[in-house]
Amino acid sequence: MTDTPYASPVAIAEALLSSTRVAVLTGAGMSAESGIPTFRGSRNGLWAEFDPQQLATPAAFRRDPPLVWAWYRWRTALVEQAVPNAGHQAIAQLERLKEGVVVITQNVDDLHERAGSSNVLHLHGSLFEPRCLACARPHPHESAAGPEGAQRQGRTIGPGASTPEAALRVSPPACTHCGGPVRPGVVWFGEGLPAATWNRATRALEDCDALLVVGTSGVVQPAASLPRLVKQRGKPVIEINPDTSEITHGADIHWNTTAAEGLPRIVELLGARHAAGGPT
Ligand code: BV8
Ligand code: ZN
Repeated sequence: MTDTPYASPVAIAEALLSSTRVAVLTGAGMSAESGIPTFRGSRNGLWAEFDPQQLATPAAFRRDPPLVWAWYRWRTALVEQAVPNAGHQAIAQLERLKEGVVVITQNVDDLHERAGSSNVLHLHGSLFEPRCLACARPHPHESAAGPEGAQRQGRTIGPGASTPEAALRVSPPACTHCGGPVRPGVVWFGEGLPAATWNRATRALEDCDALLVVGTSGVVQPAASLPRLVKQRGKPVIEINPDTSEITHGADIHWNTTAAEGLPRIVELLGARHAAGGPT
């Protein structure tokens, strides 16, 4: 895929140089180099024959709670065994160079937080906040990794895990308050996004003076509409993605590189300017 004419870490660093309130919108590609499969990339492992969009719905959970719960336990185990990549680290480092950095993520993993980002908004919820389907009370997160986790699910899990012939099923726990089934704390297709989080994200984008969009196909709404809030204010929208996406046509700069390759180079240039006493 072609870059925009002058896409390069230097051009991007220049575009960010004078900005102080940088917003970062991330998608599944942000965690790809940590070994977490993307939504629309090549399917692998245990769930290769399942379409994530068919599993990430209220109907799928109603129809087959153990199947959907096992899928989320498998994904949680992948995340618990993953480490933040250099891209996550670079975004956390950006906070030390710019006073107003906000990370708005479509991802349900905790890799931004584990890298050190302190202002992360999860538009689509989190794997680590299960709650009761019936009474909505939060349910304590139980680790899905480690031998007991893998043992309970009858297989080793994690990046490069063996793929058992059939998808195993793991019954969701029962709510300790009302006995209802516990569901993952994520936003499924057809469900509304958490209003408070959405409002904080839109306010951040109405206030930011630059937006970095990293690792999203720009397919899922309403998250995919967010870059327009920045573009229509005449502020730079900069995309980092090894492919083009639905965001690319509206981006000022599209650098076709990966999160873990591109972000550290941009932050390194900004850091050098900071060290030289220039604006960062
Ligand atoms: C809503 C949590 C209304 C769950 C997710 C018909 C029926 C119902 C709804 C709809 C419909 N038609 C349209 C809709 C709306 C629907 C939607 O947008 N559908 C799409 C598919 C057309 N949206 C919704 O349903 C939303 N809710 O509309 O509600 C409403 C309102 C009020 C009240 C009630 C209802 C809810 C959407 C949220 C769904 N939940 N996740 C879970 O994780 O299991 S979305 C899911 O997709 C993930 O969060 C993921 O992050 C997200 C978006 O995908 P991407 O992040 O972009 O990932 P993708 O794989 O697509 O792309 C990866 C990109 O990374 C690629 O571009 C690739 O090139 C790049 N990449 C790869 N490697 C790297 C890289 N980039 C950088 N570095 C790398 N190394
Ligand atoms: Zn309950």
